Amino acid sequence: MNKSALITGITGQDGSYLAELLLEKGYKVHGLVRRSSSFSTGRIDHLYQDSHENPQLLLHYGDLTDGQALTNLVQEIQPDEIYNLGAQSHVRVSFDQPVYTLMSDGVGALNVLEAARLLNKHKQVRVYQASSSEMFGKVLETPQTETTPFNPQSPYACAKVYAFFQTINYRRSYNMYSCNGILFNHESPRRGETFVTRKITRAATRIKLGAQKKLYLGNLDAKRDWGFAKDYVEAMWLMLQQDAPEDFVIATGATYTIRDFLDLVFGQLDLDWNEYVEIDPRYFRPAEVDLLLGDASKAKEKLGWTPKTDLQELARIMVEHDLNLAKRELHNSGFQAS
Ligand code: NDP
Ligand code: GDR
Repeated sequence: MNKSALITGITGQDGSYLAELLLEKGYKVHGLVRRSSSFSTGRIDHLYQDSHENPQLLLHYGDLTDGQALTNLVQEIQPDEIYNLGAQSHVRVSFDQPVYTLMSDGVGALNVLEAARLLNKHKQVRVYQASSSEMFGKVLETPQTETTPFNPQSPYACAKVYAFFQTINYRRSYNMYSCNGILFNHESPRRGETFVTRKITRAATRIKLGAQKKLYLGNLDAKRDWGFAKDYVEAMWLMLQQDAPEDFVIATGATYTIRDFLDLVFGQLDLDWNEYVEIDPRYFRPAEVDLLLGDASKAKEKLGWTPKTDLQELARIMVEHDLNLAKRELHNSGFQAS
């Protein structure tokens, strides 16, 4: 019998790559999708077939904040694995919406664990929680490992710390297979356009084609350990295939500033970013995470996982994608104008 999985956050960057991976492995994949007035399934449309023809991917309406509906859904589909990737995932936005961020990222994770605990009474289910390097916050140790203390610096990070410890609490209290992936920043052509890497590749490629003049950014000195999302979803799957549940840091082990990323991206397009980038204090955060650098030795040793894509290659993949996208946009707007 092939396994089945429920992915919350399937319409997001990671959810779409994970759905691809699990479908390739022969899983039946169920995705939780929020109802909205416009379609949100752009990242997974290429995977979706007519649900009347023996589909391997099925979508269900739901919301992490609606625990009862989540429990009903988990009882109905009886998944072998649950990947809780759904979240209000934007750190800057979490300062504007702290309570909603706690409800979706903290209480939402608890709702997933409760639904899994009830199912677990008669069927074993394994739970992956999307924890974050953001939990290290104002870092107390570099590089950060599974034993580095958390020191969160945003409502988002505080909510993720809550979810992290509940995941461990359910493991200890109910003997559940629930584990945390502490993932450092990971990017791709499917990254949301308000996160800094994608904001930069979208703008730089549009500037290259003359479709945009300026790029407004915030703090350029923060350092991040950036990997490729497609590599990272493999680690999520591996974490649920072990004999016993454990928590793992997933990172590249290299850190760069936003300036370094600007150099890489604009450099690949033969442009000098200093001519185009302006600082807008609106993008500063009330509290900033200055430096993230992960040590993924445990994942290498126990999961056999290592990152395959360095930052130069990641920037190349994103620039190539966004240059094509910008060309298509220009082409289409040309057609509309004529
Ligand atoms: P995205 O922002 O791309 O995707 C978030 C997903 O969560 C979307 O599908 C979104 O749906 C869904 N969602 C948001 N709120 C709710 C809710 N209340 N109920 C149900 N679904 C909801 O995030 P990523 O794919 O980048 O990240 C995946 C997870 O990993 C997140 O939990 C994030 O916090 C965490 N993480 C991400 C890292 C990264 O660098 N990308 C690093 C470490 C952790 P919709 O499409 O409707 O908005
Ligand atoms: P982060 O990612 O906060 O690390 O959270 P983001 O790309 O938003 O910011 C990275 C760094 O860039 C600086 N920055 C800007 N950021 C944004 N978004 N927009 C700007 O204009 C800008 N200018 C400078 C930020 O100040 C910050 O220092 C991401 C999310 O995916 C989380 O969900 C995840 O948990 C963490 O990564 C690990």
